[in-house]
Amino acid sequence: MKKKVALITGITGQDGSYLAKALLKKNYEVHGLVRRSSVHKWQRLKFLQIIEKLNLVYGEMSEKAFIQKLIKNLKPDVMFNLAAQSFVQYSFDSPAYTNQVNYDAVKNMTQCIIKNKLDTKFYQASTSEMFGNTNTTFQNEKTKFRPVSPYADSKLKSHMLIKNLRKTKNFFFCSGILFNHESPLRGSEFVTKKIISTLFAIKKGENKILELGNIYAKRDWGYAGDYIKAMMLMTESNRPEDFVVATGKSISVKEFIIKACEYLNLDIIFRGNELNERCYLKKNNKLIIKINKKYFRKKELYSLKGDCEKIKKTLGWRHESSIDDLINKMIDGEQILRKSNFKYI
Ligand code: NAP
Ligand code: G4F
Repeated sequence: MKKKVALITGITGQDGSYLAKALLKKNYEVHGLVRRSSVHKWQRLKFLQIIEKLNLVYGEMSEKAFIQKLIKNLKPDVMFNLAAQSFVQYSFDSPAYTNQVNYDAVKNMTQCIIKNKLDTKFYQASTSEMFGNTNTTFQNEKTKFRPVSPYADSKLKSHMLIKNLRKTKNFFFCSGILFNHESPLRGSEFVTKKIISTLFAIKKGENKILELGNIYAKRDWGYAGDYIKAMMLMTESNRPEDFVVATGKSISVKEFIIKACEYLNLDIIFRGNELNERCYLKKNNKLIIKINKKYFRKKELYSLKGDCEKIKKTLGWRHESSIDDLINKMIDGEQILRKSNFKYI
């Protein structure tokens, strides 16, 4: 039987690499877009031992003619648009670039599918960031969007475009509104990875201090492996729809630190408050965490907690890993990554 063809933009990222592995396992022919850089960014694909099984092509998301030609020639059965300028903090300084990658490229890709009447199922990586600071305890598909960052603005524009094109043009365009999901392969600037890798180093006796911004922000953190399954279910379904994907539980950055320290057996104490809040090792009063103004955002999104009843009922998706499982996985993963000499360049 002919293999199904999948195209992943952002294949070198956290989600792209896990998704590529999962699709290969399901016998898809997997193609991926990789942007050129002065050093190779294939660490995740190499670590997952899949690089030889992939069809990788160099290209830039904002290159309209290139990206349209790629889709038109390949005619993928399914396409996952995961490439993005995905770091919220960076988007405050580079809103135009963020918009170019996160919105203009989506316009160009969907235009190509429509113009060439392709049967490609298109998955868009939407985000809980689009909700912004809502006054609802849980956010679901019906919650109003109030984005607070240029990143969220750009993602919301794409989200609405996908919704409108689905209705008016009748193509298989769907979006997953994914809440934060993490893994050992999470990018090093995101808060969970930053916490785990620094605390792990401290546990190993390295002389490090973890510097953070707002440790009272709350997020609904899940395990990336579970969320990849949700993306695949959405595109395997017969009906294109948008779905919230979340765990339904939310904790603060500080609570995440406390849990990680428990797992690592680091006995800690917090002292002081606001910018002077610090964390010490109880045994020797050594400073290990302090607050640094530079990690605060121009506008903060204070709290997120998802209600994913729709995907549970419609597609039977459920998260398997709890927040404790996630922290355990990230710490165990840190050990393995260190042994294999894994480094983000
Ligand atoms: P990630 O690790 O930051 O990966 C982003 C990917 O996009 C990387 O492969 C990156 O390439 C690629 N990329 C960025 N700019 C590009 C450009 N101009 N041209 C070509 N490729 C480009 O992000 P992730 O965590 O896997 O997230 C995947 C998607 O889901 C993103 O769209 C993100 O916004 C969205 N999302 C993520 C979460 C989450 O919690 N992880 C939640 C909701 C939505 P390089 O490797 O070269 O940098
Ligand atoms: O880990 P973060 O940078 O993730 P954020 O901003 O929630 O965005 C991630 O999740 C979104 C889904 O909701 C995705 F769409 C997006 O692409 C990305 O994957 O920050 C989480 C929280 C924030 O409130 C931030 O202010 O942690 C707070 N924080 C406190 N100190 C910090 C730090 N964040 C980072 N990155 N670094 C810190 O030192």
